[in-house]
Amino acid sequence: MAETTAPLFLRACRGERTEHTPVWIMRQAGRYLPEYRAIREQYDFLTTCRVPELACELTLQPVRRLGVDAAILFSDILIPVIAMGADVTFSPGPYLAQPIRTRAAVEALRVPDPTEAMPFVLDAVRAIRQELPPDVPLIGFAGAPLTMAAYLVEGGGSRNLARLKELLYHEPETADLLLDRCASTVARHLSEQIRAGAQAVMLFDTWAGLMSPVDIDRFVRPYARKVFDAIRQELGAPSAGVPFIYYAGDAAGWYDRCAETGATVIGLDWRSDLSQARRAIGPTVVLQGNLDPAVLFGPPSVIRERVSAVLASARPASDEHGPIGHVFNLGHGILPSTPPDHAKVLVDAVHERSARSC
Ligand code: 1CP
Repeated sequence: MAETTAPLFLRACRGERTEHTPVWIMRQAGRYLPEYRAIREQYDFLTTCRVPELACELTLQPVRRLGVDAAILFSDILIPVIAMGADVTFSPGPYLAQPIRTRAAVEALRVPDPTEAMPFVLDAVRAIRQELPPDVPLIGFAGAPLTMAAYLVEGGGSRNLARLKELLYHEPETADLLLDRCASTVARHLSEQIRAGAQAVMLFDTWAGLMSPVDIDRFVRPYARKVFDAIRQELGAPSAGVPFIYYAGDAAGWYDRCAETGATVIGLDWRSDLSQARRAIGPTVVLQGNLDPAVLFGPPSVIRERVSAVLASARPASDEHGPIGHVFNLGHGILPSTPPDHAKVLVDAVHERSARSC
């Protein structure tokens, strides 16, 4: 497909100037939507991930209701963790009855072949591509190695990653083996998602912001980089036009290191200004974000005002006719009690307020 006729989201991710800024919403399929809750009344969460028709329907729900510029596969970052051999339940967050904390437990984890261990994800990707309008690309995703390791070692969410850090500092070789297996698993998983039809891929490093800069350099950045390098090596030229999005929570202290993962788009949370991030990261990568998800609890007038502020912070000061290098998103997932109408106000406001001549 010629670059100029590619969907708007993909053109913006490649750094081209587009007729308006594309917008999608992290966790756009979820509990804030009544149509999502209706399906979850009939099926448990893992079933919705494992039945391609259900994953397809849930992926499409926010596209229909909101008119977002990209869809994200309905799945979870714990699906590959289960395929590695861990026993995970959801209520609603993930829980491992037997966390992975010893060398023997790490050695027992597999690096699964996704076509055998997670074929339902690839079937869902193919089904979604059939159903999506051609101008709405599908984003595939996975958890970044550090964030996967956090769930494996902590056994669930954690406020301080104490157990994971204990392993990193006491047994760095075991930690390296664990992070390496996570990186290989995720690289294979994302490569197969791209082969099945995903047009962009995103690595969620939700917990990386709890690490110090020294440990970002030692345990976070090299393994995220390894994932992107391995996908490029596995797929070769066909991966060239595929945006690689890296999202890190609380990354204000290490923006420059985010860029060193080899990502072409960097997703940021709301704790800092996009212009500040741009100065640290440089002009070549595209930024994604970063409205505070709680702004959607405000009235429509405030939502529109704050949308304008994020758009203004993303605009390059120097060249008003140049590329914008911005994909609009929230700074983290949409919150379950968000009024769905307010999500629609957000999407419409981004489209209206970023409209420009090309
Ligand atoms: O539209 C979408 O984005 C839906 C697909 C999706 C994605 C991209 C889901 C479905 N989960 C995720 C990513 C994900 N999962 C992340 C990274 C993004 C982030 O930081 O929010 C993380 C950390 C998880 C782990 C997870 N799974 C949590 C998070 C919090 C915790 O307690 O550690 C939760 C609540 C889940 C379950 C889950 N995953 C997805 C949904 C819709 C749900 C809720 C299930 C339900 O109650 O109905």
